[in-house]
Parts: sequence; structure tokens; C-alpha cells
Amino acid sequence: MSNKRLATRTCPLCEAGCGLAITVVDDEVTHIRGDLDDVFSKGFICPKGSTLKQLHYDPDRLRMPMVKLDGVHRQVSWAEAWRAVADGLTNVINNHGRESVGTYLGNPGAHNLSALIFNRVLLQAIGSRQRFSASTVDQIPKQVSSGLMFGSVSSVPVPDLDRTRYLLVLGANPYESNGSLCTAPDFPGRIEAMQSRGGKLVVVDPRRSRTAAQSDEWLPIRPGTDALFLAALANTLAEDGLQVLGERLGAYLVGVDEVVAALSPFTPEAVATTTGIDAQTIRRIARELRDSESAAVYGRIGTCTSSFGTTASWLVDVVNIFTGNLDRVGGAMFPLPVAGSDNTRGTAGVGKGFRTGRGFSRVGRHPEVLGEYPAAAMAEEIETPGDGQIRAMVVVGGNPVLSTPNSVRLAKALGDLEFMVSVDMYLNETSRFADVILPPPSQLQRSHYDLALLTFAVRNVANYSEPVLPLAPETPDEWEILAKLSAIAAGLGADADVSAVDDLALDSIVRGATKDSSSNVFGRDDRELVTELSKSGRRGPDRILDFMLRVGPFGDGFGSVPDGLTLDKLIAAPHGIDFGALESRLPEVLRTPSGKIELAPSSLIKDLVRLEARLAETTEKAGSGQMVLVGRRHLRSNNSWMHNIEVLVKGKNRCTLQMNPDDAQRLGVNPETLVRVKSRVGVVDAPVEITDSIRRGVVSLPHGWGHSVEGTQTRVAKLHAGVNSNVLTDEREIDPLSGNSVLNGIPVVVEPIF
Ligand SMILES: Nc1nc2c(c(=O)[nH]1)N[C@H]1C(S)=C(S)[C@@H](COP(=O)(O)OP(=O)(O)OC[C@H]3O[C@@H](n4cnc5c(=O)[nH]c(N)nc54)[C@H](O)[C@@H]3O)O[C@H]1N2
Ligand SMILES: Nc1nc2c(c(=O)[nH]1)N[C@H]1C(S)=C(S)[C@@H](COP(=O)(O)OP(=O)(O)OC[C@H]3O[C@@H](n4cnc5c(=O)[nH]c(N)nc54)[C@H](O)[C@@H]3O)O[C@H]1N2
Ligand code: SF4
Ligand SMILES: [Mo]
Repeated sequence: MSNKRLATRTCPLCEAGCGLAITVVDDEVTHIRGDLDDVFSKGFICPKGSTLKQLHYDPDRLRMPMVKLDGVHRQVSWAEAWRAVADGLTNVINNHGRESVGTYLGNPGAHNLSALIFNRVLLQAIGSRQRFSASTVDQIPKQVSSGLMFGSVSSVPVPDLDRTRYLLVLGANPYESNGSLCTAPDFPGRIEAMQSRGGKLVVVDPRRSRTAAQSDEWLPIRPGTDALFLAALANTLAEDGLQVLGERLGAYLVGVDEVVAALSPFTPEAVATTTGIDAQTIRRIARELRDSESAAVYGRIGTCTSSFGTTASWLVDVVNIFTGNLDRVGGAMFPLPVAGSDNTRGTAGVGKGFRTGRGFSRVGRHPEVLGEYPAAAMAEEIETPGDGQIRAMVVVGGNPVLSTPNSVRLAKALGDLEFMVSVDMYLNETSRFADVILPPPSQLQRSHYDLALLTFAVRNVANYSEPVLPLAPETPDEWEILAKLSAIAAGLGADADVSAVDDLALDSIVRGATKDSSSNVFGRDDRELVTELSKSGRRGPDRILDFMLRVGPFGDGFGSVPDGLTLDKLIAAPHGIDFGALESRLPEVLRTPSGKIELAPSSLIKDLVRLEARLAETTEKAGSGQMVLVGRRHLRSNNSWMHNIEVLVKGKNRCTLQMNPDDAQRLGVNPETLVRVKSRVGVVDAPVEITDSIRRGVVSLPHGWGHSVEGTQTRVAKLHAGVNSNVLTDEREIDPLSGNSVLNGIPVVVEPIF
């Protein structure tokens, strides 16, 4: 008799967090579909969701560690791998000190409960300031602007998608990406529902993306100029008079007059030429936003990965405020995360605030931001001799060789390290440089809770997934890998006990909460709470999650809140628990020293001077091969690492350089030929795709491709290699306020290849 069961779990591949219903027969996954009963996604999935099965069974996915000997990776036992890590790391630390160990934490860590809890432990154990992550090629500008304005880097207002009547989207393409910093399974369906109830979608994007194609109005902006467009929207609103702020928002704001004054140069007329959007349109959009029953402005990758990433992110919320839409139904709202958010801890309404620059990187003198330095500075920190030079790297779930700027330089630098360890399930473009690769179990063999992404959800929901398949015998879970690495970095050796690391991690979290006078366990005996938590037999992130749920805003407070949430209760609800639509959180959500929304942080006001200078520059030079490069995402792709799944890569080549027909004609480029693209830092040859869905003067190449390098073990991806767009992006170009890389709006020259 075969043993058939149905399991549910949240898809960990992108931020939408869809519920999956997984059929398992005798511990073999036979089928994955959308979970119709999931409280949030209600059956929706994209083509990637069902490929967790293919990912699990992918023969190239590493099941055992690898150690590199004489340039070749070979499979070893876990014991041997741990000895190699202990030797390698200890040597570097003993010879060069802790600062010589760098870390890079990649994107999948934001979708992974083990990493979300134990990466922090690892960073502490390593004890180096040389910390880098995918945050600085992504969302850190929004976190900085939120930190400065609202006092917490996780207080990112999200569009109240299900109730809004007007959505202005800048530099995001949720029809392909399924949304980001706005957790909303079936984002497209929610947009269409808004349109059916009479709402309007406006998309600002140099490309007529799938989202732009669905919009009621598409504004093909010049790359890199969103901050100017947003400044002009705010300028128009201020000029018309800000009565709309009224008492509701007015009472919580400081710095209104200062912002209004600083925005005065940015009239719609002043920005029209540079942005490519005429003054009349800018004024009209500003007034539509203000006069709509409700409206939200939402900016993502296109606004963040620009030289004015932080300023644009701030201006998004300035416009949300100037139209009266912050923190109200149908506007831009603050979620109330069920677990783990720093805006549900500490005194409500006031806090220490946020600052950057508590230290500077060694070579480029980049300010520290959220405890890290720009990923773009990683190569120089490895190459440049002197005290604190990076000699060893620990990479957890990241592929910076494909995802960070000037990849050629970074790849060379990684090759020159004394020691490198990757925690990764593939031998790929980055992990091929690792002396030791430690593979985590597959996505189906671990528990899950979207601790990070539910912080940005358009409804307050909680959903826990138990592992669908068991771990192979003698195989560590990812948290055990991270805990062991931590112990080794702390000098405890290859045989160190991971449960001691786990206990310490839990103890420090519990102690913190019992000392927080606003916590529902304030003043309780921390030993007693730890004992209570441990009764379940849970270890690692599950035990810590239980604690986070119980001290969260819906938690049981270990008995102090009858009917409150615990992990047991969440497990008993396999389709998740919906705590309802977003509700107003001002002023309680604030953690600024003033207890107000800081509308005019000095660093942002100062950056407007730099922004004004941008008005004088032109991005496109007519009559030459000079173009600006932007990226794009495709529904069937996930950054750099799902290209080894045949069903996702088969069919026509998607790694093409999109170009407008007028530019193609001007440059003598013929359809379906190869073109050469050159930037300050590199050159790639890519097949051209001539399409009128892109603005003149702009070309687009997706990132995450370029799988033809030597020494990897990704057989399918190699057959669909594509080219690496980050060979072209420039590591010198960063947003000075956040350290984020400029990945869009790269000056390039495009030439036909004859
Ligand atoms: N299928 C799929 N889904 C994903 C991912 C994936 O790789 N594939 N990655 C996930 C990750 S890590 C993230 S961060 C999110 C990102 O989610 P999104 O922010 O939605 O990312 P993109 O789809 O890259 O959309 C960015 C858009 O910005 C446009 N753009 C480029 N430059 C500019 C500019 O200067 N101004 C404006 N206004 N627009 C510009 C591009 O043309 C593109 O359409 O997606 C997540 N979801
Ligand atoms: N030009 C350009 N570059 C970009 C972007 C862009 O829009 N344009 N987007 C940027 C963005 S938004 C992001 S988020 C970054 C992503 O940058 P990275 O995080 O550096 O790269 P990923 O492609 O996500 O690679 C993830 C790695 O983790 C491994 N992995 C997958 N799951 C797990 C897991 O559960 N545990 C562990 N330990 N490893 C795992 C994969 O095998 C892969 O090697 O790329 C950025 N780069
Ligand atoms: S949209 Fe994202 S979370 Fe949903 S199935 Fe696709 S990859 Fe998974
Ligand atoms: Mo990302």
C-alpha cells in the first residue's frame, strides 16, 4: 500500500509567499499546485512555485559538502568538510585577525527561517566589520529612508492594494516579479481587481513592461530620474497648498516647511526635459493622486538601484504624505507584523531613531549602513593590502559574481583569497571559488516562516510550514550549518556542539524581551520561559520562532494573553491565519526620538542639492551609439539561481538586449544578430531583440545570466548560459546615502557585430 499525503507550505522563492499544496506518495513529491485554502494566496501560484519539486530532485543540487583540492571540487563527508573549514578559517583569523574575514549574505536568506535567525549569530561570532549583502544591490535605500523618517528600517509603508483606488508604480514590474517590499500573492490579480472597481494604475518605467502594458497610463521615464519626477510631484502638491494634511497627518509631522522650501527648484517645468515627462502630465498626476478617493505611490528596483535611490525612496513617502494618503485605508500603510519586527518592540511611538556612518569602509571610506558596507566595495576590500584586508570570505546563499557590479573584477578578487567557504546548494559562478561548499537541505526539507517578508505584507497574516520531506540521515539542517560555522569562527573547533550555540541565541532573545517594559513578558523569569519553550522538543529556529510569535502583537505572552498565538496554534492552521486588513498605526509605529515623522532629515535635504545638479546632465546623446542600460526580470527566472531547472529555461532565449527599432535603425543593428555592449568596466556580446516596448535611447538586459564559466556544476544552466549584465555595471556608481549600487541607467555604447 502506498502512503499518500497532502502537505502545505509557503513558497520561499519570491516575496509573494504563495501557499503550495504538495502531494507526497511514499516520501516522493508527485505534484505541487496552489493551495486553494491558503488564507493569503487562495490558490494562486506562478510557474516557479511547482518547480520546488524539480529543484529538490535536481541531480546537480549538492547533497554533500565539497572541498576544493588542486583546483577541483570533490565530494567529502561532513566531518571532513568541518575540519577543512576549521583549518581554513582559524588560519586566517590567527594570521590576520578577525577583520580579515568578510561575509556576503545573499537574497535567499531573506526567505529562509534558518538564515533569518542564525546569520546574525554567525556575523557576531566572526566579529568583523567587513560585512556585505545583497541588500546593497537591492532595497537598502528604502530601509534608510524609512529609518530616517519613521525611526525603524522595517517601517516601510506598503500600498493598501486591496482597497486603493489609484496606484502609481515606479520602477517595479509585479506582473513578472510578483512584487517586492509589498508582500501580496497574486499582485496582478489585486491590480486587476482595483481596476475593476474603477481604480487607476499608472506605471513609470522606461520599458512598457507587462505591468505597464496592463496600466491605464504608462510614463516612459528616462532611467535614473525618478527622484526628479517625484520631487516635481511633491513640488506641485506643495504649491497647490497642503490643506490635505489636515489634523490627522499634520499632528505627526515635523519639517514640512523645510521640505517645501528645499523642493522649490524642482518645478514640473524644470524636470520635464531630464525626466522625459512633460510638465502638464506631472501636474495632472500629482492632482489625480491628491483628489482620488485614495491613492498610493509605490517604487521598487528602478527607484532604488539608482544614484538617488534613498532620495527617491524618501520622496515616494513625501508624496504619499502630501496627498494625505499615508497611514489611511487605500493609501500607503504600515503592516502590523505578527512576529519579529522591530516596530512592534520597545516603547510605542518613540525610539532611538536611525543613523548611518558608525564607521567607514577601509578603502573607499563608504559609511556603514545597517551594519554593512556596499557590495560594490567587496572587491577593493579583498584586493587592497593593509590592515583589515579581507583574506577569507564566508558566503551564505549568495551569487555575487552574477549579482553585483563589475563581476569580472570581483571574480578575480575571490580567486585571490586565502580561504573561502560557501553555504550553497549549487557549485556555481561564485561557489566555484570556495575551498569548502556546505549545502543546505532542499527547500522541501525544512520548516518555514516568512519572518522578513511578512513585515511588508498587504494583510496581517501568519503562516508556518513544516518540512515536507525528512532530512537525509546524518545531514545537518541549514541552521545547524550556520551554528557550526559560528562555533568554528568563535574558535570552538570542528567538533563544537551546535546546541550550545542554539541555546545562547535563544537566551539572548528571551532576556531582551523580559527587559523590554513594553513586552508582554516584561519582568518574567527568562529561565522559566526557556524551559516552557523547550518542552515541545523543538530546537533551532522553530523554538525561537515560537518565542517571537508569543511575544508578538498577537501572541499569548506565555499565558498573559488568553487565546493568544503560539507556534502550536499556527501549526494547527496549515493554511495560515489571517489577522485582517491593515489598520492605521500612527503614531504608535514611530520610533523616532521626536516621536514624529521626520519629513526633512538633513542628509536627504542636503542630497537635493546633488539632485538639482542632475538637472543639468543629459542622459542620452543623440547621434552616437551612446545608450543607457537598464535591467528587467522574467516570470520564469529568479535572480541567478533557478536556471538549472529545465522547465523554467526551455524555449526562446530570454537573455536578450532589448532595443527600440529607431535606435536599431540608427545604429545599423539587424534583428536577431549579436551586438556588442561596452561600459566603463566591461564588454558583453548579446543577441538583440528589437521591440517598441522600450524607450528610445535605452537598452535592457536581464541580470542573473552568464553561466558558461569553467568549474561549475549546473548542466542545464550551461546550455542556456546567457551573458552576465553585471560585467557592465560599474562598481564606482553608488547611492552615497545607502551604499546601494546603481544597476539601472548605466551609460553604454552599443555596436553591431559584423
Ligand atoms: N520572476 C522573478 N521574480 C522575482 C525576482 C526574479 O528574479 N524573477 N527577483 C525577486 C527580487 S530579489 C526582487 S528585489 C524583486 C524586484 O521586483 P521589481 O522591483 O518589480 O523588479 P523588476 O521586475 O526588475 O522591475 C523593475 C522595473 O524597473 C524598470 N526600470 C529600470 N530603470 C528604471 C528607472 O530608472 N526608473 C524607473 N521608473 N523604472 C526603471 C525596469 O524596466 C523594470 O521594469 O523581484 C523578486 N521577484
Ligand atoms: N544588474 C542587476 N543586478 C542585480 C539586480 C538587478 O535588478 N540588476 N537585482 C539585485 C537583487 S534585487 C538581488 S536580491 C540580488 C541577488 O543577489 P544574490 O543573493 O547574490 O544572488 P542570487 O541569484 O539570489 O543567488 C542566491 C544563491 O543562493 C543559493 N541558494 C538558494 N537557496 C538557498 C538556500 O536556501 N540556502 C542557501 N544557503 N543558499 C541558497 C543559490 O544556489 C545561489 O547561489 O541580485 C541583484 N543584482
Ligand atoms: S509568485 Fe513567488 S511565492 Fe508565488 S509561487 Fe511564484 S515564486 Fe513562489
Ligand atoms: Mo532582490
